[in-house]
Amino acid sequence: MGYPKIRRELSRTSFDLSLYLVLDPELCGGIAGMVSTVYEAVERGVTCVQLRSEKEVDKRYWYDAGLLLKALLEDYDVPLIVNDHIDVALAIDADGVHVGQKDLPADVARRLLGPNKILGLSVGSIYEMEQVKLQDVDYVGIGPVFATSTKKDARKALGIDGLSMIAAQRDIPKVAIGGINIDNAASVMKSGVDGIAVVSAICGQADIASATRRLASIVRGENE
Ligand code: TZP
Ligand code: MG
Repeated sequence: MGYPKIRRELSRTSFDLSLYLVLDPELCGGIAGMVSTVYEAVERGVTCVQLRSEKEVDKRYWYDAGLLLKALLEDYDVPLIVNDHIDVALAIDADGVHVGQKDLPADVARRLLGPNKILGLSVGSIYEMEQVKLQDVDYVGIGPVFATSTKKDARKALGIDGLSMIAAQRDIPKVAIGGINIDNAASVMKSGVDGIAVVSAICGQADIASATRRLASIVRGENE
C-alpha cells in the first residue's frame, strides 16, 4: 500500500499559472464531465483550475461542483479558484477567487476573503493593469488575446502586441486568456506571461489527455 499524498499548503505566492484550466460546465458536460475533465487534465500537466460558468447556474450547482472538484484536487498541488462567487469559495474552502472588472472590486474581495486566499483579477487594458493593487491581487488574467466564442461579452481581441504591452506594465504573475490553442500557445508564452488559461482547448475536446499533454509541452518550451 502506498503512502497517501500529502498536499503542500498552497499559498498566495506558491501557485503555478503555467497551464490554467478554466472549466465550463456546458462544454464539459455538467458536473460529472467537469470532474472527469479535471482528472484527465491534472494528470497531464494542468497546474491551476478555475470553476467558471458562462451560463448562469444555481448557487447550489456551484457549491456541489466546487465540493467535488476540491475533493479531487486535494491530492494534487493544483489550486481550485472560483470565478466571481466569493461566498462559494469560502463555503467550500477553495484556494482562491477570480474577479473581473464588473465584479466586486479587488480590495473588497480581498477583505471578504481574508489574507490567505489567492485572488486573481481580469485586465484588458494598460489602464486596468495600472490600477491593480499589488497588496490585494496575486495574479492577473490578461485578455482576450484572440477572438473567442466561449465568453459572449468578451472585449475586442488584444492580439500578441496588445498582450505584450499590457504584460510589460507590471511585475505581477500573469496568465493570458482568450482563444489560446495548440497553434498559438507558443507565441503567447513569448509575450511576457507566466502561463496560458484555456477553456475550449481542453473542455469538450475529444481527447482531453492528449490536448492537455500537447499544451503542457508547449508551455514547458519542449517544442522549441
Ligand atoms: N475571459 C476572457 S476570454 C475568456 C474568458 C473567460 C474565454 C476563454 O475561452 P477560450 O475557449 O479559451 O477561448
Ligand atoms: Mg467575473
